[in-house]
Amino acid sequence: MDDLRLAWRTFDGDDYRRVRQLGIRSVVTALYNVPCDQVWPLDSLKTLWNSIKAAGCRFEVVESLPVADEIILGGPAADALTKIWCRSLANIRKAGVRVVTYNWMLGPDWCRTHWLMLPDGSETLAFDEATAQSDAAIKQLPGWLKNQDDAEFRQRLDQYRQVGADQLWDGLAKFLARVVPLAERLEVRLALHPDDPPWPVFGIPRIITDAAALDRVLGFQDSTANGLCFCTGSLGANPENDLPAMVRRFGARIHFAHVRNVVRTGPRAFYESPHHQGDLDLGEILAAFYEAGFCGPMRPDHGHRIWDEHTDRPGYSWVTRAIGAAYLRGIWETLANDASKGKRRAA
Ligand code: DNO
Repeated sequence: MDDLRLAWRTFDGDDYRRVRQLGIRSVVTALYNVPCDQVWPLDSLKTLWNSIKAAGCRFEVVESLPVADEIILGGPAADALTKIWCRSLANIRKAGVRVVTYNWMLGPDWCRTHWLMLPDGSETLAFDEATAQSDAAIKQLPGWLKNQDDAEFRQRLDQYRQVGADQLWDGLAKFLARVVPLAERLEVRLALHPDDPPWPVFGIPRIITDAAALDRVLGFQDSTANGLCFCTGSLGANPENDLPAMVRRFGARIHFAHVRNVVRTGPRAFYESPHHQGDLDLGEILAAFYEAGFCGPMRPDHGHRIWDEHTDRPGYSWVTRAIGAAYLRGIWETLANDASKGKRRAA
């Protein structure tokens, strides 16, 4: 049976034995506390690797190596900060990791506007445009923005609202011209995560939102090293995105997959639903991955909150992500079984 390389994201303090106990060996993690103007220390990466290895797992993917806003904007500090990013990339490779995720979201990374209680009493992350447009709501946002509601952050948001999408594209083209040749030499695969959600938030432009955008990114540097992290939940929030078609089209350049489901509740509004239930047909999407010969790491992305599980990181519940992992594994095994039956019949 063809193996699915299931992966699991961890955060500082997580117990890697719990990952191994799920039957998962590929760990996705990062040095979460190194600021963008500092190089990721090789010894810290090696220590991290060793603690993952001690549990019988491997450090398979870095998610993420953050790109400073100044690089995204192509500003005066971009050059020096890109050098630092490259030195971190080299250390990551020296430590033995070959897939590196990053994103091109200016200002806040992914974000949601509120927690939503589902009829069964479980809770999930949700986004709606109207809430995102009210500045007052920012301080209540779950997730990454929670601790960033200060005057400096607000001022940055104001500046970023003046930025045009073209500037972000120019910054990305320059960045890839610098980092892709290095990634090739290092034999590292870069995996750009799409914008989440895939439309402007707080008036800040978002560009990595659809098939045309992914095509443009890959065209900047026609190299395997210049690849994608295909996130079904991010791209799938926009009903215009045909995910199976995108997987078929970009398959060879997808180096990492995040799989989750969403229910779209209106224009630019959705909530994160259980993996097995939502507007996305994960069976069809995984079939596209399977047919494309995908053999990279794939992780169950966000889960909702059941059984009152306490999670420090919104979206990263262990219970529902574990259910998601089992679901993905089941679909994949069915695809592999069907394929081998088909082959036997043809023989
Ligand atoms: C959300 C994640 C993102 C992702 C980065 C990748 O849970 O998928 O935060 O790690 O955007 O750079």
